[in-house]
Amino acid sequence: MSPSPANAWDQRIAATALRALIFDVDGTLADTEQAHLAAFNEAFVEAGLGWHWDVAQYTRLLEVSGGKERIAHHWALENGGMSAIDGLAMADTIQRVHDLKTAAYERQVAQGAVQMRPGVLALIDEAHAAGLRLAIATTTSPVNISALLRQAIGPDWMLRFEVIEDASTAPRKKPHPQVYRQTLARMHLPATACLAIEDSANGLAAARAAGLATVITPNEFTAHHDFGQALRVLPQGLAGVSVADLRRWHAERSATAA
Ligand code: XBP
Ligand code: MG
Repeated sequence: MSPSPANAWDQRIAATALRALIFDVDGTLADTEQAHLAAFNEAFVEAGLGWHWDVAQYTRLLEVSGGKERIAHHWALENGGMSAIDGLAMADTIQRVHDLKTAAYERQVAQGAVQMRPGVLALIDEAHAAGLRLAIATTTSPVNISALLRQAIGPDWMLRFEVIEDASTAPRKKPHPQVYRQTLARMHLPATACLAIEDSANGLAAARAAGLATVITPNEFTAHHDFGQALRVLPQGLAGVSVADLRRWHAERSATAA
């Protein structure tokens, strides 16, 4: 027997009411890319590679998600796609350089080089208090997430996030939707009951491909990206944005999607 109109409506409301926020990390929770850039350059010196990325070059390289993928992409550009060493040796070298980079990034975060973006911590606290479920869907590594959030929130930072999907669990990097699909699956939630918060075109594409309405907070490295598919673009970031705002924008989207 089909559900009564009232039950069907209740089910529809339940399926579309905002129940969770899924946060990207780099460029969204914090302005991390300057520190990532400095860490890459430090690793290149340590590895004797003789490379140095400036801000303009790094802004272009950020179109490739994932630090190892970015090094491989640059390597290919440097060598016209050719490589003097075989694939295995290349993969080993990239892994070694990326490990040096991750250690350098961790040091920088520990020295206070990375700040959370304005409004992020307040929104996380308000959303948590309002009973919204929180998750992280990022391209970066567990080490980098922990270094950042341990510094910004404290040793119990993980209690704020029900699900964390990252490079160790989702090797297919954004714009592939794997990291968002796995987050939704582990939360047992439909995409319609969630909002993604991102900073880049790759992130937006990944979230949209997973069916997620997405709020964009651009930054100095991504302001020129195409955010045409976003629910909202917030040039000022999340400063002053409340849970009520997010609920309203999400409901507007649900109403138009009906
Ligand atoms: C953005 C990325 C990451 C970082 C560097 O991640 O593409 O690769 O630039 O971190 P997010 P790694 O999805 O959080 O925006 O070197 O650890 O990859
Ligand atoms: Mg990002």
